[in-house]
Amino acid sequence: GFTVSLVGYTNSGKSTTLNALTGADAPAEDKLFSTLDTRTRTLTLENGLKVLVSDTVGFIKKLPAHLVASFHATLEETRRARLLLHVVDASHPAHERQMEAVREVLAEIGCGDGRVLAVFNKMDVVSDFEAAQLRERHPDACFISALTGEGMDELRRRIRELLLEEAVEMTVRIPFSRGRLLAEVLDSGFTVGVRYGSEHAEADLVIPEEELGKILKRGAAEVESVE
Ligand SMILES: Nc1nc2c(ncn2[C@@H]2O[C@H](COP(=O)(O)OP(=O)(O)OP(=O)(O)O)[C@@H](O)[C@H]2O)c(=O)[nH]1
Ligand SMILES: [Mg+2]
Repeated sequence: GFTVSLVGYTNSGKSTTLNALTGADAPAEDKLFSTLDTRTRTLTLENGLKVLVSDTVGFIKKLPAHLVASFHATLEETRRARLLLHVVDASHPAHERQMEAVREVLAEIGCGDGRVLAVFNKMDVVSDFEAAQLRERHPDACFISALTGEGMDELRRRIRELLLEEAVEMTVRIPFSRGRLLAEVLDSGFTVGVRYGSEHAEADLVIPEEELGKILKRGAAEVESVE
């Protein structure tokens, strides 16, 4: 499915945001995602779009040298993520500098040019005046309080919007003779609906184009939309 990774300076509220985002959802240990650790959870967005959201360790300005390797290892998921949520402690006086430090680390590990959504957290302890300034300076960002839940619906809406920008909607037909392909497609997290005929299933997908390409190559057929 779609993958989203939470990144940000240490103590910015990444883990709290993960909980607030996915609180009502099943943890990732359900059968489909048994290989994933507890830092990854599923988030179901509007119309059944499923997203895997993973937490990361906090970024700091000067990482001790002996931690660099293990730190980078935990960021493998981050490198693969379709979208990064850059969580910022809006109440921290040095948050602009912290954002810069995080951007530097992202560039270092090769995530410099992916999609990043800035998420200003802890808005519950930011004054109205500062909030207005932040919104003006960062018009494309999201503003939340993971603690109170403020802004979480808007954040979910933005995540969906950004993921859908690089996805296509398509119905494919898969014959039952391709049982393995069918099972994989149904488990992929890209399937939002399915209907069964006598010899095939039709799956409604919301899927990145290159992933759709793989499925079509393996024997799924595009279904003509009947207008
Ligand atoms: N006031 C306020 N506090 C928050 C909010 N979100 C998180 N916190 C607090 O900030 C502290 C850090 O939160 P975490 O979610 O652990 O932050 P983190 O980014 O995961 O931290 P690391 O994993 O150590 O990098 C905790 O004491 C949280 O309760 C918020 O929206 N408002
Ligand atoms: Mg954390």
